[in-house]
Amino acid sequence: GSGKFFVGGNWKCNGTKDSITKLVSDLNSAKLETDVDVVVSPPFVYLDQVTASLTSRIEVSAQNSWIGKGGAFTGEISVEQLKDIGCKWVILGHSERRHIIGEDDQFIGKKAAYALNEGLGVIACIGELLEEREAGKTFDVCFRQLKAFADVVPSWDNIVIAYEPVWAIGTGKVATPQQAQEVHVAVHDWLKKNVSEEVASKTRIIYGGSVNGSNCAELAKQEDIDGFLVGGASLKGPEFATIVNSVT
Ligand code: G2H
Repeated sequence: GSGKFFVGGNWKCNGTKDSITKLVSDLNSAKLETDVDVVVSPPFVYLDQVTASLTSRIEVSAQNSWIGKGGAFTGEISVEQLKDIGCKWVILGHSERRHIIGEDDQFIGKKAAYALNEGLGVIACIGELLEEREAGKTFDVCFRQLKAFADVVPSWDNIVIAYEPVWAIGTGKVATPQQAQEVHVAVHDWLKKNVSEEVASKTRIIYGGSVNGSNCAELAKQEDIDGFLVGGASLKGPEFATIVNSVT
Protein backbone atom coordinates (compact mmCIF):
# COMPACT_ATOMS: atom_id res chain seq x y z
CA GLY A 1 0.00 0.00 0.00
CA SER A 2 0.86 3.69 -0.30
CA GLY A 3 1.10 5.84 2.79
CA LYS A 4 -1.29 6.21 5.65
CA PHE A 5 -4.57 4.26 5.73
CA PHE A 6 -7.50 6.55 4.81
CA VAL A 7 -11.11 5.96 5.78
CA GLY A 8 -13.92 8.22 4.62
CA GLY A 9 -17.54 8.09 5.75
CA ASN A 10 -19.90 9.17 2.99
CA TRP A 11 -23.20 9.95 4.70
CA LYS A 12 -24.86 10.67 1.32
CA CYS A 13 -28.36 12.20 1.57
CA ASN A 14 -29.07 10.85 5.07
CA GLY A 15 -29.62 12.24 8.54
CA THR A 16 -31.42 14.86 10.57
CA LYS A 17 -30.11 17.42 13.05
CA ASP A 18 -30.82 14.92 15.83
CA SER A 19 -29.34 11.81 14.23
CA ILE A 20 -26.24 13.76 13.19
CA THR A 21 -25.78 15.19 16.69
CA LYS A 22 -25.81 11.60 17.98
CA LEU A 23 -23.43 10.36 15.27
CA VAL A 24 -20.97 13.19 15.95
CA SER A 25 -21.05 12.46 19.66
CA ASP A 26 -20.40 8.74 19.01
CA LEU A 27 -17.49 9.65 16.73
CA ASN A 28 -16.09 12.10 19.26
CA SER A 29 -15.94 9.38 21.90
CA ALA A 30 -14.77 6.56 19.61
CA LYS A 31 -11.29 5.16 20.07
CA LEU A 32 -9.59 5.50 16.68
CA GLU A 33 -6.19 4.10 15.72
CA THR A 34 -3.75 6.96 15.40
CA ASP A 35 -2.22 5.82 12.14
CA VAL A 36 -5.32 6.44 9.99
CA ASP A 37 -6.62 9.55 8.25
CA VAL A 38 -10.33 9.79 9.02
CA VAL A 39 -12.80 11.96 7.12
CA VAL A 40 -16.60 12.20 7.21
CA SER A 41 -18.83 13.68 4.56
CA PRO A 42 -22.19 15.03 5.76
CA PRO A 43 -24.88 16.52 3.52
CA PHE A 44 -24.26 20.22 2.77
CA VAL A 45 -26.92 21.53 5.16
CA TYR A 46 -25.21 19.86 8.14
CA LEU A 47 -21.60 20.63 7.20
CA ASP A 48 -21.38 23.68 9.42
CA GLN A 49 -22.96 21.86 12.38
CA VAL A 50 -20.50 18.98 11.95
CA THR A 51 -17.35 21.06 11.45
CA ALA A 52 -18.28 23.03 14.58
CA SER A 53 -18.96 20.01 16.82
CA LEU A 54 -16.71 17.20 15.56
CA THR A 55 -13.33 16.42 17.10
CA SER A 56 -10.42 17.86 15.08
CA ARG A 57 -9.12 14.27 14.89
CA ILE A 58 -11.60 13.78 12.04
CA GLU A 59 -11.65 16.01 8.96
CA VAL A 60 -14.77 16.99 7.07
CA SER A 61 -15.54 16.57 3.38
CA ALA A 62 -18.30 17.86 1.12
CA GLN A 63 -20.10 15.49 -1.25
CA ASN A 64 -19.86 17.84 -4.23
CA SER A 65 -18.65 21.31 -5.23
CA TRP A 66 -19.19 23.81 -8.02
CA ILE A 67 -16.76 23.84 -10.98
CA GLY A 68 -15.56 27.39 -10.40
CA LYS A 69 -15.89 30.53 -8.36
CA GLY A 70 -19.29 31.12 -6.78
CA GLY A 71 -21.81 33.59 -8.19
CA ALA A 72 -25.04 33.28 -10.13
CA PHE A 73 -25.31 29.48 -9.97
CA THR A 74 -28.61 28.69 -8.27
CA GLY A 75 -28.48 25.67 -6.01
CA GLU A 76 -24.70 25.23 -6.14
CA ILE A 77 -22.10 25.40 -3.34
CA SER A 78 -18.66 26.86 -4.04
CA VAL A 79 -15.25 25.61 -2.99
CA GLU A 80 -14.68 29.01 -1.32
CA GLN A 81 -17.77 28.49 0.84
CA LEU A 82 -16.66 24.99 1.78
CA LYS A 83 -13.27 26.32 2.85
CA ASP A 84 -14.94 29.17 4.73
CA ILE A 85 -16.72 26.72 7.07
CA GLY A 86 -13.62 24.58 7.64
CA CYS A 87 -14.20 21.80 5.16
CA LYS A 88 -10.95 20.14 3.95
CA TRP A 89 -12.08 17.66 1.29
CA VAL A 90 -14.64 17.06 -1.42
CA ILE A 91 -15.86 13.78 -2.95
CA LEU A 92 -15.99 14.06 -6.75
CA GLY A 93 -17.01 11.61 -9.44
CA HIS A 94 -19.10 9.46 -7.15
CA SER A 95 -21.09 6.95 -9.20
CA GLU A 96 -24.37 8.34 -7.89
CA ARG A 97 -23.47 11.69 -9.40
CA ARG A 98 -22.16 10.12 -12.61
CA HIS A 99 -25.10 7.79 -13.19
CA ILE A 100 -28.09 9.37 -11.43
CA ILE A 101 -27.29 13.06 -11.96
CA GLY A 102 -25.46 12.54 -15.26
CA GLU A 103 -22.11 14.22 -14.55
CA ASP A 104 -19.53 13.32 -17.18
CA ASP A 105 -15.75 12.84 -17.01
CA GLN A 106 -14.93 16.36 -18.22
CA PHE A 107 -17.29 18.10 -15.82
CA ILE A 108 -15.91 16.06 -12.93
CA GLY A 109 -12.35 16.79 -14.01
CA LYS A 110 -13.05 20.53 -14.05
CA LYS A 111 -14.45 20.38 -10.54
CA ALA A 112 -11.43 18.44 -9.31
CA ALA A 113 -8.96 20.88 -10.87
CA TYR A 114 -10.74 23.86 -9.37
CA ALA A 115 -11.03 22.33 -5.88
CA LEU A 116 -7.36 21.29 -5.86
CA ASN A 117 -6.19 24.68 -7.10
CA GLU A 118 -8.09 26.28 -4.22
CA GLY A 119 -6.52 23.90 -1.69
CA LEU A 120 -9.24 21.33 -1.02
CA GLY A 121 -8.34 17.65 -1.01
CA VAL A 122 -10.24 15.53 -3.55
CA ILE A 123 -11.59 12.02 -3.06
CA ALA A 124 -11.73 11.08 -6.74
CA CYS A 125 -14.13 8.20 -7.40
CA ILE A 126 -13.96 5.76 -10.28
CA GLY A 127 -15.66 2.46 -10.98
CA GLU A 128 -17.46 0.30 -13.51
CA LEU A 129 -21.11 -0.67 -13.93
CA LEU A 130 -22.12 -4.32 -13.77
CA GLU A 131 -22.62 -4.53 -17.55
CA GLU A 132 -19.17 -3.02 -18.09
CA ARG A 133 -17.59 -5.62 -15.80
CA GLU A 134 -19.47 -8.40 -17.57
CA ALA A 135 -18.29 -7.09 -20.94
CA GLY A 136 -14.68 -7.22 -19.71
CA LYS A 137 -14.40 -3.42 -19.72
CA THR A 138 -13.58 -2.82 -16.05
CA PHE A 139 -10.05 -1.57 -16.66
CA ASP A 140 -11.01 0.49 -19.75
CA VAL A 141 -13.68 2.34 -17.79
CA CYS A 142 -11.52 2.94 -14.74
CA PHE A 143 -8.59 4.13 -16.88
CA ARG A 144 -10.82 6.47 -18.89
CA GLN A 145 -12.17 8.01 -15.67
CA LEU A 146 -8.64 8.27 -14.23
CA LYS A 147 -7.35 9.94 -17.38
CA ALA A 148 -10.07 12.60 -17.14
CA PHE A 149 -8.64 13.52 -13.73
CA ALA A 150 -4.99 13.15 -14.79
CA ASP A 151 -5.46 15.42 -17.83
CA VAL A 152 -6.48 18.43 -15.75
CA VAL A 153 -5.34 18.22 -12.13
CA PRO A 154 -2.52 20.56 -11.08
CA SER A 155 -0.90 17.92 -8.86
CA TRP A 156 -1.64 14.60 -7.18
CA ASP A 157 -0.53 15.73 -3.70
CA ASN A 158 -4.05 16.13 -2.40
CA ILE A 159 -5.90 13.33 -4.19
CA VAL A 160 -7.15 10.03 -2.83
CA ILE A 161 -8.56 7.65 -5.44
CA ALA A 162 -11.66 5.70 -4.45
CA TYR A 163 -12.38 2.58 -6.51
CA GLU A 164 -16.07 1.82 -6.18
CA PRO A 165 -17.49 -0.88 -8.45
CA VAL A 166 -21.03 0.38 -9.05
CA TRP A 167 -22.55 -3.10 -8.72
CA ALA A 168 -21.23 -3.27 -5.14
CA ILE A 169 -22.63 0.04 -3.96
CA GLY A 170 -25.38 -0.14 -1.37
CA THR A 171 -26.28 -3.59 -2.68
CA GLY A 172 -24.67 -5.66 0.05
CA LYS A 173 -22.68 -7.27 -2.80
CA VAL A 174 -19.14 -6.40 -1.76
CA ALA A 175 -16.35 -7.06 -4.26
CA THR A 176 -14.22 -9.96 -3.11
CA PRO A 177 -10.86 -8.92 -1.69
CA GLN A 178 -9.28 -10.42 -4.85
CA GLN A 179 -11.57 -8.50 -7.22
CA ALA A 180 -10.79 -5.24 -5.43
CA GLN A 181 -7.07 -5.96 -5.18
CA GLU A 182 -6.91 -6.72 -8.93
CA VAL A 183 -8.32 -3.31 -9.88
CA HIS A 184 -6.21 -1.49 -7.28
CA VAL A 185 -3.07 -3.02 -8.79
CA ALA A 186 -4.21 -1.95 -12.27
CA VAL A 187 -4.89 1.62 -11.09
CA HIS A 188 -1.51 1.71 -9.43
CA ASP A 189 0.20 0.53 -12.62
CA TRP A 190 -1.78 3.02 -14.70
CA LEU A 191 -0.52 5.88 -12.49
CA LYS A 192 3.01 4.59 -12.81
CA LYS A 193 2.84 4.49 -16.60
CA ASN A 194 0.75 7.58 -17.22
CA VAL A 195 1.61 9.98 -14.41
CA SER A 196 4.81 9.07 -12.61
CA GLU A 197 6.47 6.49 -10.43
CA GLU A 198 6.39 8.95 -7.53
CA VAL A 199 2.66 9.65 -7.80
CA ALA A 200 1.95 5.92 -8.12
CA SER A 201 3.90 5.18 -4.98
CA LYS A 202 2.32 7.87 -2.80
CA THR A 203 -1.31 8.08 -4.00
CA ARG A 204 -3.71 6.16 -1.83
CA ILE A 205 -6.27 3.94 -3.53
CA ILE A 206 -9.21 3.19 -1.27
CA TYR A 207 -12.09 0.77 -1.85
CA GLY A 208 -15.81 1.54 -1.60
CA GLY A 209 -18.93 -0.54 -2.02
CA SER A 210 -20.82 -2.21 0.86
CA VAL A 211 -17.84 -2.10 3.22
CA ASN A 212 -18.95 -2.92 6.76
CA GLY A 213 -17.66 -3.98 10.15
CA SER A 214 -17.55 -7.65 9.18
CA ASN A 215 -15.89 -7.54 5.75
CA CYS A 216 -13.38 -4.70 6.32
CA ALA A 217 -10.63 -6.80 7.90
CA GLU A 218 -10.26 -9.17 4.93
CA LEU A 219 -10.27 -6.27 2.47
CA ALA A 220 -7.80 -4.24 4.53
CA LYS A 221 -5.30 -7.11 4.35
CA GLN A 222 -4.95 -6.69 0.59
CA GLU A 223 -1.60 -5.19 -0.31
CA ASP A 224 -2.99 -2.41 -2.53
CA ILE A 225 -6.08 -1.41 -0.55
CA ASP A 226 -5.08 1.76 1.31
CA GLY A 227 -8.39 2.40 3.06
CA PHE A 228 -12.12 2.67 2.45
CA LEU A 229 -14.94 4.94 1.39
CA VAL A 230 -17.89 3.78 3.47
CA GLY A 231 -21.54 4.66 2.85
CA GLY A 232 -24.27 2.89 4.82
CA ALA A 233 -21.99 1.59 7.57
CA SER A 234 -20.59 5.09 8.23
CA LEU A 235 -23.96 6.15 9.66
CA LYS A 236 -23.26 4.05 12.75
CA GLY A 237 -20.43 5.46 14.88
CA PRO A 238 -19.22 2.21 16.47
CA GLU A 239 -19.25 0.28 13.18
CA PHE A 240 -17.42 3.11 11.41
CA ALA A 241 -14.80 3.03 14.18
CA THR A 242 -14.38 -0.72 13.63
CA ILE A 243 -13.70 -0.05 9.95
CA VAL A 244 -11.19 2.72 10.76
CA ASN A 245 -9.45 0.35 13.16
CA SER A 246 -9.17 -2.42 10.57
CA VAL A 247 -5.87 -0.81 9.46
CA THR A 248 -3.19 -3.49 9.25
C1 G2H B 1 -20.25 3.48 -2.15
C2 G2H B 1 -20.24 3.57 -0.68
C3 G2H B 1 -19.77 4.92 -0.20
P1 G2H B 1 -21.98 1.90 0.48
O1 G2H B 1 -21.07 4.49 -2.71
O2 G2H B 1 -19.27 5.81 -1.16
O3 G2H B 1 -21.56 3.33 -0.18
O4 G2H B 1 -20.92 1.58 1.50
O5 G2H B 1 -23.33 2.15 1.14
O6 G2H B 1 -22.03 0.88 -0.61
